[in-house]
Amino acid sequence: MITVSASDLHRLHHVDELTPQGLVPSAERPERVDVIENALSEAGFEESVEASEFGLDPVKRVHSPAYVDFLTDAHREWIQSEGAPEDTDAFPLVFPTPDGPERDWTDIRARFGRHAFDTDAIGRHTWPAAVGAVDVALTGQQLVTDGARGVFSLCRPPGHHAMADRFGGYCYLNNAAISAQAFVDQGARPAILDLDFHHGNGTQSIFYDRNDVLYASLHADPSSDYPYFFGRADETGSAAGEGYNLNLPLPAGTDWSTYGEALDTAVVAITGFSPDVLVVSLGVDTALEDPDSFRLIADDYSRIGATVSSLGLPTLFIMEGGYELAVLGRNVAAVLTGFHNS
Ligand code: OKP
Ligand code: ZN
Repeated sequence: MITVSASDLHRLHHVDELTPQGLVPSAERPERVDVIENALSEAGFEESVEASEFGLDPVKRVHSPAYVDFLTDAHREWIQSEGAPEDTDAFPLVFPTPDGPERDWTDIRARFGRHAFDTDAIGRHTWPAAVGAVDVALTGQQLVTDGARGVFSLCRPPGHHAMADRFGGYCYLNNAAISAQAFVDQGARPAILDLDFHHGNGTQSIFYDRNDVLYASLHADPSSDYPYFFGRADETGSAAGEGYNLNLPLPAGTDWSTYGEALDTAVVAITGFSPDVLVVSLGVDTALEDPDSFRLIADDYSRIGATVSSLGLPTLFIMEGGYELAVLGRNVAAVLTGFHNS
C-alpha cells in the first residue's frame, strides 16, 4: 500500500459552516489530516509519497470552464464586492431557482449562488487547497496506472459532493471523479465505490448519463440525511448511463449485518461491470462515534478493506469524510490494513 501525503496547502483551508447553532468552525477541519497521518504511521504505513502538480487540464475534464474560472477568483472578488476584510469567509446568499433562465451572470454574488448547492463557504485559501487535493488524488491515480495494487490519497478538502459546476458539502473539486476521468482518458475502465456516510451526489451527477464509469454507493437514506435531494435507489442513471448508477441507501442504525450485505451487492454490481480499476471514495463517517452516522466499529473497517481487496482490482482510495477525531485515523488505517493483508 502506497500512501500519498496531504498537500501542505490544506492546512490554511478552514472555514465556518452554518448550523442550527449559528456559524461554527466546519467539522471538516485541518486536524482531520493530522489524526489520519498519525494512525497510518502507527499502523506501519511508514513511507508516504509527496504529490506532484498536474495543472488544471484534468480538472477541466470534469468541471466546467465557468466553474473553474469562478473558483479561481471567487473569494477575492466577493471580498472586493462586499468590502469585507480579506480573512472573511465568502458565502452564497441567493440561489437561482429551476424555473428561471440560465444566463452568464457577472455579479460575483450571483455567481456564488449559481455555483453552490448549499450554504458552504469559500475561504481565502480554499482554491489552492482544493487544487492541492486534486494533485494528491492524481498522484495516486498515476501510481495505480504505473502498476501499484493499492494507493491511498490523503485528500482534503473532500470531493464527492462537488458537481461539474457546483460546490457544497465541504467539497469544491471532485477528487474521485477527476481521478476516474483520468483513468478513462488513459484507456482504462474505472468503477467508483463510494463508502462515505453521505451520498456522493456530485460524483453521481458527473457520470449519470455515461456507461464508461460505474458509480456504486452505500449511504444514509436521503429522506432523512444530507444531501436530501439525491441518493434514492431509483436513481439508476439516464440515457446511455441507465443501469450504471447504483444507490444503496441504508436505514439509520445500520450495523455490519446490514452494511456487509449492501457491500456484497455493490461488489456483485462492480464485478458485473468488468472494470480494470477501482476508485474508492473512502469516507469513514459511518463510524458509531461519528455525529450523524451508522454503527460501524473498528473490525468492520478491516472487513471493508478485505472485501474491497476481494475484487482483485488495482485500487485508488480517495479520502472523503469522517469527523470524529478520536476514531477517524484508526478506522482509515483499518480499511487500508484490511485491504493490504488480504
Ligand atoms: C461531507 B462528506 C451545511 C453543511 C451540512 C454537510 C455534510 C457534508 C458531508 N453547510 N452538513 O460527505 O462527509
Ligand atoms: Zn460524508
